[in-house]
Amino acid sequence: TGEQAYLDLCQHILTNGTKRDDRTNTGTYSVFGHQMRFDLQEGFPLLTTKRVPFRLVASELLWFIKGDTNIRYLLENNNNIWNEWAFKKWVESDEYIGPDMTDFGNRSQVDPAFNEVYEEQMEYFKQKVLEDDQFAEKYGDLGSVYGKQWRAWKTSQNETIDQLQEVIEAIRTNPNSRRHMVSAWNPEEVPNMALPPCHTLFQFYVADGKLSCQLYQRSADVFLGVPFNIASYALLTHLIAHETGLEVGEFVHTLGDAHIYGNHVEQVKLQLTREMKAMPKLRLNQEKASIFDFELSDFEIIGYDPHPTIKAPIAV
Ligand code: UFP
Repeated sequence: TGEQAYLDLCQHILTNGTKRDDRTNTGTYSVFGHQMRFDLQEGFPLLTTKRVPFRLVASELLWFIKGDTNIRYLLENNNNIWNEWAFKKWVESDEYIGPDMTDFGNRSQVDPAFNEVYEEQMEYFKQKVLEDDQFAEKYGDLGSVYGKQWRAWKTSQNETIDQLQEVIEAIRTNPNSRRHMVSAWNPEEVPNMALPPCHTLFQFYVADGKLSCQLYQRSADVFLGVPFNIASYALLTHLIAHETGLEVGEFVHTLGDAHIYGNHVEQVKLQLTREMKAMPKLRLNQEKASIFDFELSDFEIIGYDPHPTIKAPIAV
């Protein structure tokens, strides 16, 4: 269990993964169907064999919880993880008159001269989203991403369903229910999404006064994405347990296509040579009751002393 389960998955894929082509043309080693368990009583599952940026995990999760789908909030919190998706919409629009940005994700990684031009456009784009309300509304919004599906799932009657609020209420009033589900996978909207949700569906379970959560993740970039996803759902479980007066139980992470990109293999091997350290702890501001009132400053990670960051190119 815990970080060892993550390291075992990495080793398992390196040993047994099938070499496979993928959408990004990077190439992966992949296995299908895998499960890891994290006992949240043992500590907070931020990996220690490399640094995982908790601040980015937390601000992204708060963004989902607010039901916000505009990157402006993320930019205000110095979080750049969703920028490329919004930027893409802008440079492909009629309003964009700058230098050609076709295939900017790949080109910026292989062409230093282009990268400089790209960085300049991206900087301009970020400032514009931060300062210009109309521009932000048009190009900062990512549409039907997690925040929308969690908080305002659109029904056929043109109403919205607040899945997150409803699941919290159900955990409180009917803990034994086997229907504590939240789905981000909306088949009607998937064809129009830049990135169909990777973490598609999660379920809560209450036993012995403890709240557990299981996530089904359809597609998992095991080196770059998964450490982030583990921390995010562990934090969500802590928050909902806090609001419903429960202790934390387990986070169960179920993966569909679990892959290591060909250009992450050396990084994974390096990580596997490192000794795990003690798990950190999470402290929540006890004065806040509702998860909808939490802010970044209400979280504190204690005793996190990981091995250094390991850099790797992200597949886009
Ligand atoms: N990915 C993750 N976790 C995430 C996220 C993306 O692992 O939270 F948003 C990875 C999985 C995959 C790629 O490598 O991003 C998505 O590509 P696809 O839609 O082709 O599965």
